[in-house]
Amino acid sequence: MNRRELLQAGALLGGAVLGQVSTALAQESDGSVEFPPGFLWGSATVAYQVEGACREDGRGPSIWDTFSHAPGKTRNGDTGDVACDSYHRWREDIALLKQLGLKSYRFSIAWPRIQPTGRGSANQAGLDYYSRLTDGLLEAGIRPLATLYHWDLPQALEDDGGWPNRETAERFTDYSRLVAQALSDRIGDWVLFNEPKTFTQMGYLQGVHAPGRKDPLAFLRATHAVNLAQGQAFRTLKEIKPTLLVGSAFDVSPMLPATVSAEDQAAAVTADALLNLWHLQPALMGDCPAGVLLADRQEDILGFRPGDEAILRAPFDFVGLNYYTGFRVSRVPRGSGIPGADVRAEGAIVPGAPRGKTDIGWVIYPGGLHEILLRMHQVTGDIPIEITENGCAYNTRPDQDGRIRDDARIAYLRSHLKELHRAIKDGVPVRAYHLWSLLDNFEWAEGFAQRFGIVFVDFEQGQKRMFKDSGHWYAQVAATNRIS
Ligand code: GCO
Repeated sequence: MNRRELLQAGALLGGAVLGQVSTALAQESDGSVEFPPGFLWGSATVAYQVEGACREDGRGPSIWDTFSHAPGKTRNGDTGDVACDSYHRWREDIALLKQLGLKSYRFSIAWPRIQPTGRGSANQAGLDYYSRLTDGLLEAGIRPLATLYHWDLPQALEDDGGWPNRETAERFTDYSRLVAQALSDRIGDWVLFNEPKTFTQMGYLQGVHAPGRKDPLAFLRATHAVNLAQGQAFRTLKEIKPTLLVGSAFDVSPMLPATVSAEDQAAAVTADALLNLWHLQPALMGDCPAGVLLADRQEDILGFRPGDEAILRAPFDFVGLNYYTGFRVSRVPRGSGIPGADVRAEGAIVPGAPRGKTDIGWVIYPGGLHEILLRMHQVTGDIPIEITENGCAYNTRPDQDGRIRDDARIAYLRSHLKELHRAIKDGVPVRAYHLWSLLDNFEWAEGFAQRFGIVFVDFEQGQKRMFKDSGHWYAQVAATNRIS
C-alpha cells in the first residue's frame, strides 16, 4: 500500500517575477486552449531523488540515507546513493530543460550538504554545488525555484528528536539563513517546505517514510514544529532580502464524501481541514483549523506555547500546490471522540473519475484539479498560485526502435492541463506549472519501480537520458503556450 492510495486520517490521530496572468483566455473551437501570456512552464526534481553523491564533498547523512539503507523499507532495497547522478550530470539536466524550452526549474537543496550535522557553519562545497547549478540555469534563461526542505533532514537532528522536537524549527531557520545569504543574490523564488502534511504523516505516524516512526503524538508535535519553522524561515528570508518571493508547496486533493450521509459529509470537511489546510492556515491566519482535534486539548496536544500564533504567520508571496489525485472520504467511528480520528480518506474510484489508475495505483481524476484550485482559492484569495507538481507514474520502456511511447502520460497531462486552464478561466490566479518530473528518479519507498519522468533514465546503462514521447509533447505545449 503506498501513500496516496490510502491516507488514513483516522489512523493518523491515534488510533523572477512573472508576467501578469490575464484571465481573458482563448478557447478555440477545435477544443484547444491557450494559456495566459507569460504563463510559466517548468518541471521539478528533488535532491535526494536525483542527485546521488551521498557521501561526496562533505555531505552528511540524512534520514533518507538511514531509512533507505534499513532492510525492507524501500522496494527492492533501493536507495538514493546514486539515483540519477545529477550531482555530476547537472549540466546535462539543464541541457534537457533547455531543449524542452522550459522556463522554470524547481529543485531542492539538500540540507545535509549545507550543514552535514544540521548545525553550525555552512559546508562551502555544498553551497558551491547549488551556486553552479543556479548559474547554469540562469545562463540557460531558466528561473530557479529552490525548495529548502524536501524531506532530507540531517540524521543528527533526528537523533536529537527530529521534527517533533521544536528545536528543529530553530535549526531549520539557521539553515535557511545560510542558504539565502549565499544564493539570494541569484535565486528570487523560494519554497520553504514541500508537502509538510505528507512528510510528517508518512514519517512520524505511518512509518512508511523516513524516519519510519509510528507515534501519533510525535506526528502532531512535528506538524506544529514545521509550522513554526515555516513562519520563522519566512521572516528570515525577508530580512535577508525583502524582495524575495517566498511560499511553500502543499499537496492538496478534493475530499469527496463517500456517500450523501451527513456523517460522510462532515468527515470530508474534517479531511479537508487536516489534509489540505493544516499547514497553510497557520501561515495565513496564525492558527490550526478547528474541528480536527478535541477543541479544548488542541493546543496542549500540539505543544503550543504563548506567542506561537505570531510565529506561525507567513504571509506568502505565492502558494505552491501539488496535485495528483482525489480522495473519497467516509466516517469510520473509532470511539475516541476525536473528529480527525474517525475519518478515512482513500484513493478509491471517485464519482466522475472513470479513468482508472496510473501505474502507482493512484486514481486519475483530472476534474479534481479544477475543484481543488477553486477550493484553495477561497483560502488563498489573491495570492498567486504556482502548480509546483503534477504528473503521473507510467513505467513505459523503450520499444525496439528506441522510442518511448508513453501515450498514457500524454493523456494524463493533457486532461489535467485542460482542467488547470478551466480553473484559470474561472479566476484562480495560477501563474506557473511544474511537471513532476523531468527525470525518472528515486520514488521514495517505491524506489526506482515507478517512473514519473518525461525523460527516461536508464539506470543500468550509464544513466543515459532519453526523451519520452511525453517530453516532445510537453515541449510543444511550452513552445505554443497551448494544449491542442
Ligand atoms: C511528493 C514529492 C515528490 C514525489 C512526487 C510523486 O509529492 O512526494 O514532492 O518528491 O516524488 O510527488 O510521488
